[in-house]
Amino acid sequence: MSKKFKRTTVTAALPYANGPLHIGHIAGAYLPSDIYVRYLRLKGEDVIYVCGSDEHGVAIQIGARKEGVTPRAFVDKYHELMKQTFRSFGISFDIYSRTSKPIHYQTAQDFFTNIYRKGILREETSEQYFDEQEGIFLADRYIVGTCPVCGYERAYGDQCEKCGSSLSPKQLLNPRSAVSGKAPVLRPTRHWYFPLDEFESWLREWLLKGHAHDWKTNVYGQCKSWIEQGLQARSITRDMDWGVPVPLPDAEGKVLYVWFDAPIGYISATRELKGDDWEKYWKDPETRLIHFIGKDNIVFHCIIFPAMLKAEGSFILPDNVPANEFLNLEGDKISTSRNHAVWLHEYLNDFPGRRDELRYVLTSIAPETKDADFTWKDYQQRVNSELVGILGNFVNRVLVLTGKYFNHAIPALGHAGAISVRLENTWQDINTELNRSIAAMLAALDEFRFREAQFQMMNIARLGNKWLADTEPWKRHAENEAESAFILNRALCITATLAVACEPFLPDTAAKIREQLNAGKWLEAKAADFWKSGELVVPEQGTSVQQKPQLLFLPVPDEDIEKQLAKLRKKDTAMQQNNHVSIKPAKEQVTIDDFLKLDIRVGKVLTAERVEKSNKLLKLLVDTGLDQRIILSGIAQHFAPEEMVGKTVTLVVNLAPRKMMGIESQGMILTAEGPDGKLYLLRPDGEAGPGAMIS
Ligand code: B3M
Ligand code: ZN
Repeated sequence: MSKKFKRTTVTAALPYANGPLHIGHIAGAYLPSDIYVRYLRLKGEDVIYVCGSDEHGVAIQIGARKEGVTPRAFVDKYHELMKQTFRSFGISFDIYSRTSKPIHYQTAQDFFTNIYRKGILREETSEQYFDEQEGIFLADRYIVGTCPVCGYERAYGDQCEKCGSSLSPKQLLNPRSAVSGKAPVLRPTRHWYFPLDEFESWLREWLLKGHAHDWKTNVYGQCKSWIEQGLQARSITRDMDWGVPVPLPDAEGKVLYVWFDAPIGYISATRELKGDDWEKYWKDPETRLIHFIGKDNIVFHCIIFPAMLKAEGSFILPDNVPANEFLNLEGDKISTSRNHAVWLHEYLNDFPGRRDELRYVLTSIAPETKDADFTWKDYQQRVNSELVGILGNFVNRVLVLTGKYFNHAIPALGHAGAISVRLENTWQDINTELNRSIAAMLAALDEFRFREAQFQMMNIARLGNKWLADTEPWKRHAENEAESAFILNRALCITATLAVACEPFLPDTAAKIREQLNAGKWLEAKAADFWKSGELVVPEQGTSVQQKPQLLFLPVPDEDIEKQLAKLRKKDTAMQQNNHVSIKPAKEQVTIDDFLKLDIRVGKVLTAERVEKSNKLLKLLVDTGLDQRIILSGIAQHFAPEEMVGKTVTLVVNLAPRKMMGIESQGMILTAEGPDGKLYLLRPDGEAGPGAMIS
């Protein structure tokens, strides 16, 4: 693959500057891209690695509003935090830029202008939802409502996060403003549309035919079903005052849609990084463009952005988009709003000097083909039994034995005659296995299978341990020094190979092993051969290794894990309490007198049946203690009629009668909605017969 290309442009999704980074972000886009880029750099390839903060869009505006600050102040704060966290964690971007920079405004506006001038965009006036109380148009996440596909009640105007459907505001049932909670009205407004529909046949050719075999199946599958559903023109502008202004006369108050400007952010960041030299990273057909993202960004990177690039005409298209699925935490979805997350800056604080441990675990469980689950117990287990037990243990044993038997100097291999055939054969077997693992590791890295690649890297250490266990130099040394020299020379060869091989995955550990080997120039020269052709790294005989090698990893004690688990539990409870005080009531204030006007009582259902032609209503005959009356209740999707008979319920008995489906209802049954959307009956939790008043 690399022969065809001269250079590679690697992008990692621009995270919204609206909150700190958590392990889900890292596992999704940043760790895999960092591993890949480090690998390419080690191979000596020309690669740039760009990222930055995504600072526009409704997510930012809503966040700023919640914190009571301007969008500018809001993104300034989170951009700095994220930039700092990425740096502290060692993600090796060549640049971490931001989309509120002038160079980005310029780049995004030029891009828009180019496709506008080509006559590609359509201008249209249409009715859009408007919040009269706030005086704003409600696009994307500013509007919430019930998903027409799955019935989830808090779907956004651009997407349902429950079922993943991509939506437009008008598809939402029961739409409400996310800002005021009010039902919106429709108002006409003028916007520019990108005619995605006109790119359908091209997308079928380029993506469905062209990338059927080299893109991951989860990525390809999502794109295919999106294209099959039919593509529509998409509005690429919004009525907002925060964003990149639409560069046209009489476009006052209009900005570019965040998903139009954000991917162009990759280009702006490259311009900032490379100055006049930027174009070859985006326009030379011998450049390979790779986007690392999470699965919720697939459609934008695989369909919409490529269509934009194609429309503009002078850019290359992504060669691959190795998107990951989601990472869960302790069996539950990671959630910023519920604070159910492991925040990266907190991890770095709580586990100083343990960056590689987190990298290791996140890559071991990477959600490459399906969602994965991070648990603290599993973290501890992997660190203790794999990093400490396999890798750290091997390297330490080799260095200690070299110290003990050869005064810390790398022993000579010895001439063939001095070594028994059996020992030679044992090495041949190990060597074959080593070569197999290295080849598998390199192949996996080329194919974005980092989980497998890291497993194969660890296999080098496993084989190292096997080599020592099979040959037992500590038993042999006294009687046959030549053989123990041979064994340790080979063991040091495995150690040096590990120092090189683990670098993309565990950069800090790679540096430590080199230091312990006192590896100078000899290692650098051989490292290049390793990355090019997979050759074992043969150490230079006679050079000394460190006399007091530190352990590479220390076991994670139970207390540390307990602390993290307790912290998560505390977060969950704190959040619940917080929610309690911060949720604004959905309805206006009432006085106690207003409330006392309601006559709410316990009742008992005597009979129940479905209402003809309605899939929502049940017709109930209820004993209210005062009388028996007919009540219609919208619970038919949650309760079968026979389930209701004999049930205690609570009901408002002095509600004005109301006719539905030709039947008069004389009251209302009270229900509560669970998080899953299911309705539950409100009932007294002790003996209270029909007629008991509720106050
Ligand atoms: N900021 C969405 C996200 O953070 C968006 C990615 C932009 S990539 C150009 O998931
Ligand atoms: Zn849905």
